[in-house]
Amino acid sequence: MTIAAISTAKSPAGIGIVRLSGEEAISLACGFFQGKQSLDDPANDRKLLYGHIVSEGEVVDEVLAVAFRAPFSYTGEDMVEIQAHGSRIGLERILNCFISAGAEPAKRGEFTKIAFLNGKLDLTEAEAIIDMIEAESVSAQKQSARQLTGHLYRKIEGFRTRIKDTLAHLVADIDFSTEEVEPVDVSALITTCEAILAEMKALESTFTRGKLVQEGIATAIVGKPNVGKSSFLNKMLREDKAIVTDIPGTTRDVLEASYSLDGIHLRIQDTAGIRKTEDTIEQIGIERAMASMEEADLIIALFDASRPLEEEDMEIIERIKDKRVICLLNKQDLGSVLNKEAMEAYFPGAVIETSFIRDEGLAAVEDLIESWFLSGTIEEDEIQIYSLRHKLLLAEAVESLSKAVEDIRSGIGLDLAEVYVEDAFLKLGEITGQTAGEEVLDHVFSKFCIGK
Ligand SMILES: Nc1nc2c(ncn2[C@@H]2O[C@H](COP(=O)(O)OP(=O)(O)O)[C@@H](O)[C@H]2O)c(=O)[nH]1
Ligand SMILES: [Mg+2]
Repeated sequence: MTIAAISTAKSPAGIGIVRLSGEEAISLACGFFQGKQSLDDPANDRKLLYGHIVSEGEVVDEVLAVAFRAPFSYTGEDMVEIQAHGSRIGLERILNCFISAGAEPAKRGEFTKIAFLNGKLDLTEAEAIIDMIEAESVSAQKQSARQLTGHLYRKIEGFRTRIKDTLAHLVADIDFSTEEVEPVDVSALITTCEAILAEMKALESTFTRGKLVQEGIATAIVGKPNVGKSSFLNKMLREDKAIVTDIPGTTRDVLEASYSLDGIHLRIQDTAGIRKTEDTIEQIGIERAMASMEEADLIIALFDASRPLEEEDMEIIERIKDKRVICLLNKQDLGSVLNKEAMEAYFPGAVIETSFIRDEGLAAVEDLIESWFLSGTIEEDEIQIYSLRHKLLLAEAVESLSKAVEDIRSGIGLDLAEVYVEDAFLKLGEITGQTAGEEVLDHVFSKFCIGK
């Protein structure tokens, strides 16, 4: 089978690429490509050839075309890439030439799936491709680039090799236990397993941070009406994104914005001020504010420092005091009646006095966010996981291996331990794809776009 797809974005651009992969890729392309040199000629393998795509005597576009002969291509099959002008219509016409000549429209992620099945990359590397395409910050892109170059794969493979070794010892002991064979050194086995376990747990614990890097920090700005929430958003973004007025209840819907702090991505939501209201629209806005607050990784809670706390402020404090909160005592320029130390009781080390009118306190907010989320910046060679799929499998592998250690230690019987060790081995293999079933693969590749 030969598949074809447009691999570039479907919006006007300088160039766009149509890809073909499969046994017929080169012959199909030759049916439409006309140039001085032939794509068919093995001497032109991986050379960019100038020419035209011609269909029924009509020039569709002026293009550059390149053939990659198997196995030296992205998918490992014969491939052709046609670089045409980045017109959606033009690219679709070129694609249709190939489809009408017998190519199958590629499914989501199919090129990469074939590459995976041909052993060009493992599952973590394939997943890194989609993450990299979707990365929204420099650090997210860097993180997926590391995974793309096999860092995680090698780490997991390392665990697998060592676990396999352990397994071999256990199997040998079980199979030959009735014969005169040297028994397994149980304490050495426990030591080995515990060492692997510790490393696996350490990797698992990088997830929280890795996920924040990849997905950004969901940040909710909350507080009573008129305390300066929208002003804060505008100051952070350095643009007038949200409407700021002195009329309480101005912001009604949740307003989303993106902000990059030293390469880490903040997804900020400015929300409606929380208060009791009869206004239906405002009430919906307040419910959304509550939801945003619940889901946030970070809450920026604002209070008007020029007035004493009211019941509504206390309700907000009550709701958020166990979360990760930065508390801003705003409007310091009007004179403060709120006591910073008293607020520290609720939000230790996280109370900052601000005045947006005077541009005061914003740098301190940024510093605090950085110290919380960027502290101990990642070493270049450190491996973090950020995918929930990896984290769950790793957790299962940790659990199985822990049970194995318990069984070995308690002397219950090595055959039971073997089952657990085997399970840990398989779970890790599901991360890299070695032991992943069709269902897992379908799930992973369905997240891709067509043409990738
Ligand atoms: N004096 C003073 N006024 C502020 C400060 N921050 C915001 N305001 C004003 O307070 C009003 C409400 O601000 P806004 O950002 O819309 O508050 P929100 O309802 O919490 O989103 C506006 O008139 C702002 O100009 C500040 O630090 N000092
Ligand atoms: Mg507002």
